[in-house]
Formats: sequence, C-alpha cells, structure tokens
Amino acid sequence: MKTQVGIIGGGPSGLLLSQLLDLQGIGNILLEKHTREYVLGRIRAGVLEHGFADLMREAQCGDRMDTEGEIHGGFYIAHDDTRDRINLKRLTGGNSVMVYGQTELTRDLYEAREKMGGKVIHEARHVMPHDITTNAPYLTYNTGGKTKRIDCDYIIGADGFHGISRKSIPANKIRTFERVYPFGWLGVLSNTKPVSPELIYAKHERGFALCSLRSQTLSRYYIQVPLTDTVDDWPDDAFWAELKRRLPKDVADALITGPSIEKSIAPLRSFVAEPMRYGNMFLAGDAAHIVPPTGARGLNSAASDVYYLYHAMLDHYKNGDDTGLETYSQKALARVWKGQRFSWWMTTLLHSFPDNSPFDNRLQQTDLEYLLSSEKAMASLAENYVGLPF
Ligand code: FAS
Ligand code: PHB
Repeated sequence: MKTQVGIIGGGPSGLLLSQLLDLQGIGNILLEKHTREYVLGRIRAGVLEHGFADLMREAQCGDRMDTEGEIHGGFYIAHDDTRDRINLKRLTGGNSVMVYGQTELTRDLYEAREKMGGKVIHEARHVMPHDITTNAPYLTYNTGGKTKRIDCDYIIGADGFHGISRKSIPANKIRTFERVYPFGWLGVLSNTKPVSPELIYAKHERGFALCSLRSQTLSRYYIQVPLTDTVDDWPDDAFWAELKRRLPKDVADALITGPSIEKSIAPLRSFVAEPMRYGNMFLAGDAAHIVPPTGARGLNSAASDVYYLYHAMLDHYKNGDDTGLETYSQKALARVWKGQRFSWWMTTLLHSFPDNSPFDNRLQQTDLEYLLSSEKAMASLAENYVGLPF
C-alpha cells in the first residue's frame, strides 16, 4: 500500500490528525495495535482546553461534545476545610474549558473516521517504521499472520508512551528528561451525581484529592496514594471514606457515593523526549511527552502537537512550503515545556510529598496562600489551565 502519511497509534492524537488530514484530501493510513473496543475501554482525561474543543469542531467531530460536554468557567481549590474558586472566565477575559471525557472524544473520532471511510487498521501487530531518514520511509505490520507494508512520505509516531516510534530513534539522536513522583492517583468512576458542578482540587495533609465528572450522572474522583498501593487495597468503602477525609466538611457531607464502575491507579511522571522529529518521522502526544494529570495538560499537549503537524502537512502538500515541518519540533516543544512547568507546579502545590522537610511544607503552604491572595498569580494559573495559545 502507498499513502502520503503513515500514522502509528489510534488514540486521540493519531485519530484527530488522521481526520484533519483526510478532510483536506491528504491521504493517510492509521495503524492501531489494539481493537477499537480495547482503546475505548480506557478511562483517561476529562478536561479539554478551548483550543482542543475548536480543533474537534474543525475536524467535524465536535457535535456530541457541544451537546453533551459541559463548559466550565471555573474550578475550586479546597484547603483547610474551605475552598476558593478560580474564576477562569474573569481571569482570562472570557475563556473556559470543556469537560468531556477522552473516552467519548475518542469514540467520536472513530465514528468520524468510519463515516469518511478513513483507513484505520486495528490489531496491527508488530508495527515497525523503516528507512525513517530517507525520502521513502515505510511501515510494516503483521495482521492475520501476514506481514504488510505501507510506503509513505512521512510517519507520525502517535503511539503513546509505550509505543514503538520513540524507541525507533537511535539513542544518540534523542534526549529524554524525566521526573517520577513518589505517589500515584487512584481513580474511581461511579454512576452518581457529581458532588460539585465544577471541579474541586483538594490539598490535604493526608494527600491530594480531585472531584471531577463526566456528566451530571457520572462522577470521576481521584485520591493520591502511595506507589506501593494496589487497587485491591482500596475497596469502595475505604475509597469513599478517605476521599471524604480530604474534602471540606460541607463537600464531604454532600458526597453521593456508589459502586465503582472503574477503578485504577495511574503513576505520575513528567517526561519529555527531544527532538520530536527524526528524519521523516514526527512524534506527537504521549509518544513524546507525559505530564502528571494534575493540570489536565496531557491530552491538551497532544492537541497542540496535532495542530502544528496538521498545518505543517497542509503547507507542505498544498503550498510546497516546508517551514512548518522544519520548525515543528521546536514549536511543539516550546508549548510542551510550558505544559510541563504548569503540571509540575500544580502537582507540587497540591500533593503531600513524603520526603518534604518542614521547610518544604511551609513553602508549599505559602505558595498556596500567595496564589489565593493574588489576582495576578491566579490569572497566571487560569491562563495555563484554559490553554496557552497554539
Ligand atoms: P495514547 O496513549 O492515548 O494512544 C496511543 C495509541 O497507540 C494507543 O491506542 C495504543 O494502543 C497505540 N499503540 C501503542 N503502541 C503501538 C504500536 N507499537 N503499534 C500500533 N499502535 C500502538 N490526561 C489528562 O489531560 N487528564 C487525565 O486525567 C489523564 N489521565 C490519564 C490516565 C492514564 C492511566 C493515562 C495512561 C493517561 C492519562 N492522561 C490524562 C493522559 C492521556 O489522556 C494522554 O495525554 C492521551 O491519551 C494522549 O493521547 P495519545 O498521544 O493519542 O496517546
Ligand atoms: C478527570 O476528570 O479525569 C480529570 C480532570 C482534571 C484533571 C485530571 C483528571 O486535572
């Protein structure tokens, strides 16, 4: 097979780029190693920057998001048995975020690809990029016991943190930066009415907690847990009791609990691979960078990579202008690192660090007091949270 762009990975990054390119008549084939059901079984992000929401609309995939998603103009920071609201709209001159689960967004993208007759190949095993540094790169993969080949002009590595694309770059051609946090997030999904109409990020000496939602009947909650914990350590009752301990009393009293329909522990890490281009292969999304989910930057950093790649490919194929391709890595990394900074800062601000000294804890408390007492500090948080410009 021959196409213009070969995409590895059928998560949000790969699917969104595939859809945008197809709409512009730029041929592409996407290879996903799992089944569609497996991909849609993952529970992940919940908050979209307004720039991401606009990109979904441009990809003609925004209708259900606009109908079922919720526009949030603020969120709360809970601490010391009280909570302060961060008024995103006022602090950013009118910007907000869209609360709409990644699972639903991925479903919308899959359905749009299907409707357009997009070439998405599932259960593509042992995908390998070849001749990446030549003008004739190609992909091989195995399906039904047969090895197949896709010749293309460019390869997009949108295969996530554990994918093959980043690992196909010679060690002396790539540099990685990493910070692993000494805790994870235990997340629970429950068919219950959310305790708050807007998200609540809670700082507590017992550990961080987050009250989020997917709809008015589907709640998403998280608590910080030690890395040694497993899901089996947290039966539903223990989870609900611990979440209540970390919330202001009025919120804890209002919490509606119910059986968990999904429960998982995600480790927290900050990670960046540079550069995001090697030869004619471009990395996008989690294949190149990971953030702790505290600042809701993960999926949103993937969106800006897709935005830059989409416009670079447009300029190349429509105008013969390769500036976008040549500057992609530098442009994408500039925004990625701002997302890294914000995610690290918000994680450091709100979590309990077992090895913190009393001095560290005083600094953390002072950071929070300064933030909540300064319009300018809150405006800085707000402009990062709604999304810096692409
Ligand atoms: P993805 O990992 O989503 O997709 C990559 C795809 O490539 C997968 O479908 C995978 O099956 C496929 N693939 C991998 N290797 C392959 C190969 N060799 N061949 C073919 N296909 C291959 N972000 C937030 O903003 N908020 C959150 O709360 C949040 N929670 C998260 C919880 C967890 C457990 C994880 C892992 C991530 C979370 N994230 C969160 C970040 C997450 O949403 C990512 O940013 C987002 O999935 C990035 O999308 P992709 O870059 O498409 O990568
Ligand atoms: C979620 O709803 O899953 C979510 C929301 C905001 C975050 C992290 C996770 O910062």
